Amino acid sequence: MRIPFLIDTTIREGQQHGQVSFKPEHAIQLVGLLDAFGVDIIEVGHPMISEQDWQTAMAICRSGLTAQTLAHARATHEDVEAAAGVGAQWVGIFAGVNDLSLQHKLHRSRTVALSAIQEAVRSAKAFDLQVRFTCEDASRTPLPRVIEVFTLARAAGADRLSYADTVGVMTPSSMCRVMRQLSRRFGDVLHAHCHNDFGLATANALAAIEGGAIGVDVSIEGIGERCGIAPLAEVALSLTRLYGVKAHWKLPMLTKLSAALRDGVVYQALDTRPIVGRYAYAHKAGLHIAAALQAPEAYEPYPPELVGQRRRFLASRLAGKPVGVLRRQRSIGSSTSGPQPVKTRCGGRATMVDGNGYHPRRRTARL
Ligand code: HCA
Ligand code: CU
Repeated sequence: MRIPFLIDTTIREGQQHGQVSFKPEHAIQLVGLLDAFGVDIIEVGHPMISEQDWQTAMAICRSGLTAQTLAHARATHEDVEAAAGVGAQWVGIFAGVNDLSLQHKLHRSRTVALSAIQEAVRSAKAFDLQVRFTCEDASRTPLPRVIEVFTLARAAGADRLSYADTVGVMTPSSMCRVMRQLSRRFGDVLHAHCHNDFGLATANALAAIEGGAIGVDVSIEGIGERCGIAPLAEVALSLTRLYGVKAHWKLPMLTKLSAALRDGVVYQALDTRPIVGRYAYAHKAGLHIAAALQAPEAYEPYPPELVGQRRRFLASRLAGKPVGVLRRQRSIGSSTSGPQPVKTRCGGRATMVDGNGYHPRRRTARL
């Protein structure tokens, strides 16, 4: 499989998450890390939203990234001009063409909407911008209409065409099937944007790639409107470990990227989140601890170090005999009153949790 393009939209879609609003310097820090990780395109925001969004987008575009920059825009001349004004290399023009979008978002007829899209793409090309055109709510738009608007946008000069599953209603098989159909016509320029309303964003993004999409949108921890989109960590690691893609991505940075996101915003990250979650590599049941002490791969799909994480052992009522093993290895202590992390021989850390197998967050903070 060729290496898919990763388009990060933490700064644009990500700020549509209920708890997230970036200060400009935080946005610039995150973008620097994403660039070092190796994403291909970074959405720098929607400059027309506010003066702050404009300034942040401009600062990002001037920060000398290796990744290319993309500014988000409605299909209007002003928005396209703003993308050029902040110095982005790409403009991401989006518009929906299903009846719902025409009646309740754009308030215009299909003919008028199509010609606005055509005009916007043409004016972007006149500004020398590369253009990604996104069909918003494509997954609830009859396929012939998606094909119609993609054909029109492409003829007007769009360089990439993105299929947005705006409310996350695709399944992996329907996404793969649609991408196969679309890639017959637009195979070399097709992207997908997958929302997570049914918890299928990662699966759908991967299915889109299987079906022929050359790029997908991601964000750190999948943050975005409502339940967000496909998380960068899940997409990049799945492609690497499950699909055998050999990419340049710096996977050990994934944990750092999540930490950097959480540092600057009041955002409650899920402890159970795959890959970057607090408990992604925690072993608790006795059988698990016993086996993982000898051979961590018994209960781990890959070594946590691959993504910059580390293994944890939780000693509790559930652990049974292995607590003794942990104790012998580095005297974990018998008290259940406080955290006593110890290094274990296989490179993990152990800590006591209380008799109910639960440890107050503050006490495990050192882990
Ligand atoms: C939005 C909608 C969008 C656009 C995606 C894109 C979607 O929040 O404006 O422009 O590529 O999900 O359709 O995020
Ligand atoms: Cu979206």
